[in-house]
Amino acid sequence: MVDRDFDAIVVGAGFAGMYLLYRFRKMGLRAKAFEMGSDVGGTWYWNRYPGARCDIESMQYSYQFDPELEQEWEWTERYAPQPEILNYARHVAERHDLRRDIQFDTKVTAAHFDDDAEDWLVTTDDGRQTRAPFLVLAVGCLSSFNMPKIEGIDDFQGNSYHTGQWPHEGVDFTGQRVAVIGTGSSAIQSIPIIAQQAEELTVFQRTPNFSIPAHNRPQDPEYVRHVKENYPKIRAEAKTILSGVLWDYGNRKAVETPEEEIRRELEERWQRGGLAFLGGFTDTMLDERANQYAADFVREKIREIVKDPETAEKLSPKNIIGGKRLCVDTDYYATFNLPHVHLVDVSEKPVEKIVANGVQQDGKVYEVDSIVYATGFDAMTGSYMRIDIRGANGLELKEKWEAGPRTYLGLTVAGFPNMFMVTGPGSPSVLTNMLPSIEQHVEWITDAIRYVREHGKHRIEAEQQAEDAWVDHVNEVANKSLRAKVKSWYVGANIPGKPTVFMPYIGGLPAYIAKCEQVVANDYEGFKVA
Ligand code: N01
Repeated sequence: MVDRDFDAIVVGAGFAGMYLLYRFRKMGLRAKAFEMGSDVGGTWYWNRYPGARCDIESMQYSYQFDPELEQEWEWTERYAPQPEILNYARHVAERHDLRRDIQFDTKVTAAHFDDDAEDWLVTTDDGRQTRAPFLVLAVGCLSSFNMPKIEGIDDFQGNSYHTGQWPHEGVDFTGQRVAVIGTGSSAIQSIPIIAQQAEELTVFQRTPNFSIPAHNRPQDPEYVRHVKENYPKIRAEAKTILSGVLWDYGNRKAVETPEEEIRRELEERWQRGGLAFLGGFTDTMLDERANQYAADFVREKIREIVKDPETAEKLSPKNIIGGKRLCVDTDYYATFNLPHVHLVDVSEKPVEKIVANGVQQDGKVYEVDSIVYATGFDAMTGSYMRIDIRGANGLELKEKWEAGPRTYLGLTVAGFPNMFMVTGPGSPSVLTNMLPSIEQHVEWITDAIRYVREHGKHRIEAEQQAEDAWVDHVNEVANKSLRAKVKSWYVGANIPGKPTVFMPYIGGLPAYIAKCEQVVANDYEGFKVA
């Protein structure tokens, strides 16, 4: 049976899907969302591992489309914990009665453009099909969790967990011997908490990561009052900043600053905590010499915090700071001072296999009761690739993106009419505060659909030439940044066989918003509207 009652189909009911539903309803359009989870929240629905919290400060990591909500909602901590963010998503769903347009526990398996009907036919795993003229993929950038291909994973007799698929009822590791594989943001947040419970914790580290203390704390009521009184101004100002996050950014180059001043600046930022650590100088991500000041500073801190010099050395990253996504922690490095916490360096001798009673590396079996895979995601493209997406003339997205994702503005793909992506590859997305970036995309997409309909048209599609030019631009700006030189999930390096392409747009939010606005001002420049 094919359901044809809709103007638009939305895939995903995280923050992007929810706002899409809100906007479509305001426009008088009938939209339906399919969501794999049993509730709203997207990444905050799945990532329930111990210690999960957002490392963008909560006063800025929130929707801005609803000023009353902005005033009403109370964030309790500087960095909101996952349960609070999930509650916020649920609250928004209730406040705007969004759940009635969402079909939960449903996976979209295929989305095919029908050349004759000029609409999208979407197939779901409940065996049903739904048609609508417009399709919006709000599938998230870090939603397709990555289980490493280690021999014997299924042979393990204990409990296995992935940080991105954490059990809803939580896990109590009290009295257990636990292995954590991976040392990215998810591991760095969860390891100190797991260590508090576990009898013994062994961390298998392939690449050490730079992490800055969060200095998380309860919200200061004065600060909250100040932000709430000035929200429109603060939000507008944040959009003029590359990352979309309002911090105090330095305007000096490190390479032109005396060393003692660099140290003072870095120390001050270390004491304040958080991602703004990298914002002190304009050249940190552009000049290796400047980057080294910040990297050396953190390595020194690691040596100060971690008592055993050998462990401190293992925990010290050798690469560029900020090349991999910077982490923010509470007591991560200090956790390795605890006598029951062990670090195993697997950079040269990888985990060989998982056996019935533990993890085998370098011929030795580390016996454990539970294994936590904190091994990340097939980022940016993974969630698209797991759906069989076919555009005009049967063109497969998998085939089109074989050598890496190609998009126009990270919003659309040539050959895929009436299909949009929220924070797709080629947009600033993961390099920015996701909430404002999501809102900007959702507004652009829904405005584009309104434009098509109001002009008596029914089809909008990126031109090949516009897409090619955008991809060239995305690559050109990426190559100026040190980030493109590091093996990270930004370039797909964490997934064996994935093409190496810097996927997000690194030109910053202001330049990106200006480009999107220019496209609209020029009557959807780079698009065929028919
Ligand atoms: O995943 P990751 P994550 N054997 O890919 C290792 C966001 N996030 O879930 O670096 C051994 O960063 C892998 O090693 P290597 C944030 O954007 C945000 O932690 O590939 N190890 C790495 O250490 C973040 O960047 C928040 O050599 C293996 C780890 O697993 C992104 O999500 C919180 C391995 C994966 O790290 C992803 O973070 C959490 C193997 N076979 C996440 N395979 C906040 O807002 C992989 N690894 C705070």
